[in-house]
Amino acid sequence: LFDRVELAPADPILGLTEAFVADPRPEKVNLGVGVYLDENGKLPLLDCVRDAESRLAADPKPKGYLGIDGSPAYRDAVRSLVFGDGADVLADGRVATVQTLGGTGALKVGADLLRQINPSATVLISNPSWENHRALFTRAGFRVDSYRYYEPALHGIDIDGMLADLRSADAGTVVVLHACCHNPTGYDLTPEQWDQVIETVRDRELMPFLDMAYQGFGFGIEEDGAVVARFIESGLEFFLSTSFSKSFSLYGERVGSLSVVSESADAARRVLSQLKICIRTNYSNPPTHGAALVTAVLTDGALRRGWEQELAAMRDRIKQLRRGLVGALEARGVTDMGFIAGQLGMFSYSGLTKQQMIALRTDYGIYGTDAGRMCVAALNTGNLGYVADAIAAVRSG
Ligand code: PLP
Ligand code: TYF
Repeated sequence: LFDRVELAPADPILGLTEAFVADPRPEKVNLGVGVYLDENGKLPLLDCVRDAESRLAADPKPKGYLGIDGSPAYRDAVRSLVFGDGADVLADGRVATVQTLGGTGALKVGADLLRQINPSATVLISNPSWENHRALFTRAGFRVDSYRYYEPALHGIDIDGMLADLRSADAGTVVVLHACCHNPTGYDLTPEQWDQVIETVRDRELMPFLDMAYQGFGFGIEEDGAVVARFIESGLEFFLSTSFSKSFSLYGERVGSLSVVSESADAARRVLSQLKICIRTNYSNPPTHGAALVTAVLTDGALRRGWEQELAAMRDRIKQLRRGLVGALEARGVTDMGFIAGQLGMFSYSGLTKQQMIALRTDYGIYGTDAGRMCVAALNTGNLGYVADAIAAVRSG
């Protein structure tokens, strides 16, 4: 049987990391994968996480199974964070929330449920989008198409094209929307544009699936979460996946959540029962440790304040690096890349061509995706000048 198994291509982003690791040049820079690195180029362990970990270690607990839908305390903490403490929609029992294996796990559980309740639906993702959106919904059995989003000439969003594509979608079409810090472009909708999207989704009876993997990296925890409040206000039913991979620097712990907002408490109960079957038949129940850390931080006043400060520091530092890169490029005669400073989140669509990105990789050991995406959260004062030198060189060569 196995002699008929084809060799699959490497994941485009994780493949870049493999190539980076194998690169012997000491000056190499990995701007491929979406991971925040500190000023020393190291993955940070947040102080709030370190403290929560010490507290957990000081009072070790037996390692029982969690429920299928995860830790109740974790679910409550996440729901308060993303919907607001005591939000009506929670009090009304209209939200089904499950703990998931990161944001990816949330997307997959949501996709499995959707496939069961609306198997013939098409899924629309932004053009471009996180590549795993397409792969994951395709694997779940859906036809995946895209709506217009990034317009290179604008260095921004083609909102008219996006709305036109949503308007021409069939009722029931699933629309995957990046809640903030769009991956890969760094361009987010304005509040007014969100209202237009919500109106179109309502008119066309589409099913929104908000993916929020970077809450707090745009303008702030509350500011970035405001899009969720907008959807709640609209009264629409929708899916919401969230992740603490980036905002807690907890990548490997796999901590995320899926919430499904329904019209009624009764619908939410039925949805939850089906979500549990999706989970039960995949991995039974989620792991304990990461969720315990997040719960400890979110529910303790001092740890929570510490987290908010550390997240703000990551956000502010990324913005500083963006401005630093723009300044360094200008100093080298590249004066048309100022848009990098206005993009949001970890990524920049740099506008560099595939050829230029390959030149950065082969000639300088600077790794970004062929499409021109660079993770600016992996820059630091030590590598920024080198990266600017290299970009200036490939731009003029
Ligand atoms: N959604 C988007 C848009 C992402 O960029 C990512 C991670 O890069 C995820 C979801 C998944 O995050 P996680 O690592 O929590 O699975
Ligand atoms: O950089 C990105 O866009 C992501 C990063 O299991 C990533 O693809 C890597 C591994 C993973 C989830 C996300």
